[in-house]
Amino acid sequence: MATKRKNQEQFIQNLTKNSKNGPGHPCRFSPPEIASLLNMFKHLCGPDKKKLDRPTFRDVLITRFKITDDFLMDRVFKAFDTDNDSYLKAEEWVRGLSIFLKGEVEDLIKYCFIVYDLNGDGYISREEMFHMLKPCVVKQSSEEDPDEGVKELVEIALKKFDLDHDGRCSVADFRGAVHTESLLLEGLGHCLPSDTCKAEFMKLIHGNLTLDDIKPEKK
Ligand SMILES: [Ca+2]
Ligand SMILES: [Ca+2]
Repeated sequence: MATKRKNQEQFIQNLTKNSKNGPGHPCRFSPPEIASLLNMFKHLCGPDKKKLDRPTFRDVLITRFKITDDFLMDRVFKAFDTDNDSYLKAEEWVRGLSIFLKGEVEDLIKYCFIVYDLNGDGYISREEMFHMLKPCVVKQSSEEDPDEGVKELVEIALKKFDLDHDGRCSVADFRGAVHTESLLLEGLGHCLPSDTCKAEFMKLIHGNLTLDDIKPEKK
């Protein structure tokens, strides 16, 4: 038990050390907040497991953060899963939630860009915009080609995002666009929690949790 506690202390120390200004996903939680998040993590993983699987994480996204779109949930999972092993380890859970709950503008810009850059090549292309904006266009009459509406939307989005006019959106373009118009941050899809969800989750972190508090209710 004593070793376990020591391990956790070490883990928290490593996570907070230089982390605020570090590259990638910084950790902006205090040590007690991290301890609480680790508690949650253990409950969510269940006995004998050290990693969080995708279905459990998706349950958390739906019940706690009201992010419900299938495709975007998988993209959020991928953004959290920085080592790309299809599971979330404790560190990925804490760092990801740090962006969700305490992310500063630059953290959020980098995170959303990762969510939207589907093939990870550093640009959001027309095709990628098409894929993400398609669900926004409701099919109307059967005569019209439904893709036409989406294509129009892509061109509108590209006008907003593609500041250097090379036909795709780089991180710099994305950053510039969001700084001009903050609503563009989630302009290609809902992938961040609302302020209400954030406040509720912070209450969970600051309260002392029981398993029932955080296990997403099974239907
Ligand atoms: Ca992982
Ligand atoms: Ca891309």
